[in-house]
Amino acid sequence: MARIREEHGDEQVAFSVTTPSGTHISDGISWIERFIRAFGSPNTIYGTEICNWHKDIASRLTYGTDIGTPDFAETDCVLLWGHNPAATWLARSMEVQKALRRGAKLIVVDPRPTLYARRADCWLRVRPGTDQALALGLLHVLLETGSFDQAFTREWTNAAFLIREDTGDFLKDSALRADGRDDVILAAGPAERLLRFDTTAGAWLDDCSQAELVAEHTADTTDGAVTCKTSLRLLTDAVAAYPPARVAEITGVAEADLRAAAGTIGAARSVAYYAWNGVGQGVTATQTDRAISILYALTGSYGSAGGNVPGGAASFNDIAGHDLLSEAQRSKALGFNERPLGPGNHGWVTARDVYSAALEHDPYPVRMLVSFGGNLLSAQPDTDRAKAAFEALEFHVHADFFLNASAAYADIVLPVATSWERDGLRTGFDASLEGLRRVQLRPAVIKPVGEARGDVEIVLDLAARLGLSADMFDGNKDAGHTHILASSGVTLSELKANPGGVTVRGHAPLRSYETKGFPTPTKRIEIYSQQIAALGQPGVPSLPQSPTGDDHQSNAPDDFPLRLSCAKTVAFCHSQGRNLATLRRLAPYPILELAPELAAASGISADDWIRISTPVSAFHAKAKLRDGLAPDSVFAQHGWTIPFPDAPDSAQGTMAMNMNSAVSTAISDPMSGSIPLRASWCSIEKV
Ligand SMILES: Nc1nc2c(c(=O)[nH]1)N[C@H]1C(S)=C(S)[C@@H](COP(=O)(O)OP(=O)(O)OC[C@H]3O[C@@H](n4cnc5c(=O)[nH]c(N)nc54)[C@H](O)[C@@H]3O)O[C@H]1N2
Ligand SMILES: Nc1nc2c(c(=O)[nH]1)N[C@H]1C(S)=C(S)[C@@H](COP(=O)(O)OP(=O)(O)OC[C@H]3O[C@@H](n4cnc5c(=O)[nH]c(N)nc54)[C@H](O)[C@@H]3O)O[C@H]1N2
Ligand SMILES: [Mo]
Repeated sequence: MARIREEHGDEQVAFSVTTPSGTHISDGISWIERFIRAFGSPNTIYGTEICNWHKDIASRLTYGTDIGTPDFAETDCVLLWGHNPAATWLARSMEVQKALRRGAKLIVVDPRPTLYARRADCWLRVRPGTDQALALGLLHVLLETGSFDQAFTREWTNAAFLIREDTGDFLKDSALRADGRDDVILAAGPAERLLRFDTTAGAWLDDCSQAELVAEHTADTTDGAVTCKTSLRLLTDAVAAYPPARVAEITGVAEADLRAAAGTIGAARSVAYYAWNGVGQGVTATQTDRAISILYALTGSYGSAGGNVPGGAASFNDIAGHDLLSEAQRSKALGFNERPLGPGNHGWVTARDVYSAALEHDPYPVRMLVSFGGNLLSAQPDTDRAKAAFEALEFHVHADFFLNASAAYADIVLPVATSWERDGLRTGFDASLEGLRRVQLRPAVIKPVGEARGDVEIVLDLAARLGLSADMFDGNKDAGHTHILASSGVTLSELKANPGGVTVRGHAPLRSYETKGFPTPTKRIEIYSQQIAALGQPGVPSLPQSPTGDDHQSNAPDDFPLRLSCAKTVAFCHSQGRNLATLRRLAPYPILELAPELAAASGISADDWIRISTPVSAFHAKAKLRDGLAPDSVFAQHGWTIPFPDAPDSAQGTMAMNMNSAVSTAISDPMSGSIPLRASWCSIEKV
């Protein structure tokens, strides 16, 4: 590391981390990220663009904050969109149960008949990859019927702000007169009157209850007459192309179901929602997230009791070291130029960009990879390029509990202590608002076995050898923990004395926007995003039309008539756990879920081995017939990178079951870099 840094630059050492959402690393990752940023590398493969980016960061393009913690405990209506907590988040699932026991309505948007889909008041069985059209269709109905929170929308979103047709920017006071203010945006009022909004103060200067939401105005600017439309007018125009009948054709969701769901959302006093992998793993993911966030904003529930509440219960310092990475280094993140509002801005890069840098030195060489867990050959497509890239690296380190398929390529494997063998600090558990108040310094259960060490110990020692300890609390873990807790009102000694954790006083702040506005450029929830428009992308969500079907709204290519998506299984986290006999009894083989009609039409019976082919490659799974699935889509599982000696076509070796080896990354989300893990075209045949 020191040599490459010295001779070639910090960025030529890339890092990789496993996901904090599905592994023990969740209470160590901030230390690792701090170390990487102190080292100076802007290139960490995080997988965020296919995991949490959209709900956590892309949502900031709309709310200025993340999706927030859904207050299921108090809500009137639970909306689960491409998220299946019954399999993937049991603590969160219990919150949903509480809501249902209280009589809350349930809407589920999922192509599979999940536990909650079957119990839902409205199950919208969306075709994989068509969620944005569905969201635009729901918006169409809400706007048409006026059943949204109009007072909230007037006051707290930029719905009434005027956008200039000539520039795509907001109409500013300064455009109307030479001494006008540049930080005052004008909104449409009654009888062509303009209302002023002060973006510096985050406050209306005129009575916003007068604001016209859907309006057009010809502004008399110092450059002449300019046509302007309000944000909500632009949105209304965009969703005009998505009446329920057309949405039904695209998404497979019947008109009546769409209207029923819109009616339930419109009538609910509060709505709390969560959208996750079903939305984030696609080539239109950012705009899909925008459409869902805007839909949610119109309910008026964001930030309120029974809604999604951003922020934590107490104030904890972030030690992930975002401030340690210089602007110059940050701008070298692979893919940052192509996606300036994307993960590169935080030093998170895609695996495929690192492979290109390692193999073709494009845009510069990556010579070394240091991985803290993760299994890139399972988590990501481009598996052949991954192997070639691993072989092209000058040096490759992998720190893990197990020698997984990717670790087998490393020059050195560092054995890592599991969470049972080390302590860990967790500040807030985000399954519920109540959980956010829980803080725990979890002690180790046993001493590390063998040569294993915790990830934090590993990075602190690496930092010492590289002369970076000054940025790492002088190598003192307690000092780091003390810093995290400094302004929280909880002390380290209190936590040490209470290994089961303590509950902090307080509550995630409700309606915090009333004092602070929203932390967006306009200080309001952004229905129109000028930031996005400035990149040449639609400022209000609208679907790109692709004649090739790459957007998955259009027709399938002839040889690959089915949609291939996937879902997680409760038995395993990603590629982990396949070595545990107790878990393998629950799920011995990779499965492909398909409708009985489709199986019959394809000559496939339950438990047959099937070959699933895409334009890129093929993989195998056993048929699992599932009533309630549409016959045009099939659902695989990722994470199977272990050998299957008894499987057909085992000449493909350990990869023969890996669905990601068959997913193309040729097309990706232009903002985040997400890829179509939930919507590839495929064909199936019995082996
Ligand atoms: N048991 C277990 N738990 C886990 C994990 C694990 O691997 N195993 N991983 C953890 C991690 S890292 C994460 S990110 C979370 C993810 O948690 P979830 O988001 O709940 O994960 P998934 O089950 O992959 O996807 C959710 C749902 O999306 C649906 N879906 C598929 N295609 C589409 C589509 O096109 N549109 C819509 N609307 N839905 C679609 C699937 O049918 C599935 O029910 O889970 C975490 N928890
Ligand atoms: N087709 C398809 N592909 C997907 C997904 C999907 O739904 N469908 N989901 C995507 C998502 S949401 C994610 S998050 C990624 C997950 O992708 P990865 O993060 O690569 O997850 P795993 O395959 O579980 O690999 C985890 C590895 O980290 C090790 N590990 C666990 N805990 C620790 C720890 O504390 N420290 C260290 N050093 N190592 C540890 C484990 O032993 C294991 O070897 O996969 C993505 N890929
Ligand atoms: Mo994830």
